[in-house]
Amino acid sequence: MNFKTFALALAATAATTLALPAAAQFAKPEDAIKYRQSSLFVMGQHFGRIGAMANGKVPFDAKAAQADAEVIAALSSLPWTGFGPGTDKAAPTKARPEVWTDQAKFQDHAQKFQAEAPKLLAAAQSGNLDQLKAAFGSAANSCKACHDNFRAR
Ligand code: ASC
Repeated sequence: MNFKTFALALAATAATTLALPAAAQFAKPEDAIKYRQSSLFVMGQHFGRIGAMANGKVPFDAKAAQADAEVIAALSSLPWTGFGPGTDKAAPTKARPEVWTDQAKFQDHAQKFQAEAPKLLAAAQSGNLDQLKAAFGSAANSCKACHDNFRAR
């Protein structure tokens, strides 16, 4: 293969890769389901730890809260690629069919949560418990709104 052929092949590969639907990032639908459940589970763990502080169940530890919020901010964009086409029932899932039949609304909920995550991080970085409580409440509402609409009970 000469350089020009190689460059063309490389460009074609890059274009194809970029154009691939999110589901194609996973070897199989089960992987996409595991991926979204794992990232949501990890966020849930750290969100719960912040919640325990926000609700006075454990003493406020500003450094711990910041570390928790960093994890959430880093992971907040991840789960959504795991909800691609064909990932509605390849493994046990609480995701309701509406995730796929009402994509616009689902993506809107996902966006709202992703907008909350950096605000939660900023509040945690402030070291101010009242700010953290407010940001936690707002973020929790975005979790709940999506769960109420798109997660099976
Ligand atoms: C959590 C958690 C959620 C949300 C949600 C908010 O701590 O794991 O899924 O808060 O319960 O209503």
